Amino acid sequence: MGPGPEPAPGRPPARERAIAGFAAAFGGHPTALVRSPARVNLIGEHTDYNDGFCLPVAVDRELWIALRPSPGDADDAIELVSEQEARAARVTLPPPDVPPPAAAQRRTTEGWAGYVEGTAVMLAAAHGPLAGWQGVVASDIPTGAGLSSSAALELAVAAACAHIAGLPWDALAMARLAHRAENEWVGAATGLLDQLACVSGVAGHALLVDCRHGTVEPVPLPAHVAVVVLDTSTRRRIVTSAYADRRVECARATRLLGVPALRDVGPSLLAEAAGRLDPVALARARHVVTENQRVLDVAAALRAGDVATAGALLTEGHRSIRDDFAVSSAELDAMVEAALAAPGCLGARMTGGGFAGCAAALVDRALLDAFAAAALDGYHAATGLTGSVLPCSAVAGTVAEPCPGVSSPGHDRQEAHRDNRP
Ligand code: GAF
Repeated sequence: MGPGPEPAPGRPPARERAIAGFAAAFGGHPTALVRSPARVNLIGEHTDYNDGFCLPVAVDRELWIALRPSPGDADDAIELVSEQEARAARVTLPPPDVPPPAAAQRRTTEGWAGYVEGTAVMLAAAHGPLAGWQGVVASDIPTGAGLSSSAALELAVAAACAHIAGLPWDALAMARLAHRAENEWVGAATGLLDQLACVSGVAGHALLVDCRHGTVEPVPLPAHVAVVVLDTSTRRRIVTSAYADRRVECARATRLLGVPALRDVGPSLLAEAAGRLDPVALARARHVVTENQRVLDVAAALRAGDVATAGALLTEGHRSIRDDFAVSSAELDAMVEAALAAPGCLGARMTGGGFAGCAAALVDRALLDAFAAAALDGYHAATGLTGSVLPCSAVAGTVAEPCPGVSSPGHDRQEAHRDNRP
């Protein structure tokens, strides 16, 4: 989902492509730039919609929008051109109303433009009229790889709208609006993890997210350890129904256990009540219950600088999501095993929704080159496929800024809310 391309060697970064694309599409210069990062979920998978804990990292694979306010004689609209899509996203302002309960009956756009329209719809419903803008989006976030290209786009559009209209920026509120756009407008019933991770990033830190309370605590990543994304080069096909199935199975376990959410179940309650659950519900619940504890334990281990324990917990998390939650794939399993056999690997697991895409590993920085070569060789030997290794840095979350050397009316309005700016 989303507009992101596969990165090509020697290609200028997305920021430069967005600026150049703006001149080509609209002429002249953008007045503002928005940067929105991908996220790698270190641990805490399929816990978000169970009110649980996650530990994502916002990383330096980024989506950029170059934009400026609509010219005075243009229709009042948001017009966003993507380097990857034949058709621009165009949202006439005011956008349609938020539909009655959770169905995209009022959607006027198709395909990727739904993310743009949905975000505008939710923002306008919460903050009142928006101002028109035109922009170009370019992205270095691989799509369908489990790195949240869709959430990066939603938050980027929210930041662009907020910048142009001079709206205050509250990270949690914006994550919730973007999440509503994805659920109620695009129709993907995902949890809050991706939006919260993209918008809340802190350089050099993972993010301990409590999905029940919407809180985010930065957890320092030890400098000698790298977060490495391992792309299997497989992409998910139709997985929306499998994701929905997992939600239904978790909801069934929750109901049979008689708790508000699986977050409220500890290992002893699960052991006592196991007889009340069918085998599938029990396995799904066991993953969520143990995963919540792993998140807290990895955060504590990282804070203590105990990277060996943190890594071992990641690997344990992979076994749990593979065996109990059943959302891995042969390729993800092969990549994890290849990573674990490579020098410098402290732990590895699949990351994101599952079924295809990427694994993530914690790796001793001093051994990164040897790790990358061995992991890719091992993966190729096991699958015949060519994967790729992307060492990542933890970066700040989504942000809009004036383009260097230019100011805009929206920027002047935004200055009034400077304290609330991300
Ligand atoms: C996808 C969803 F969008 C998230 O909400 C989360 O459930 C994740 O899968 C699994 O942890 O990325």
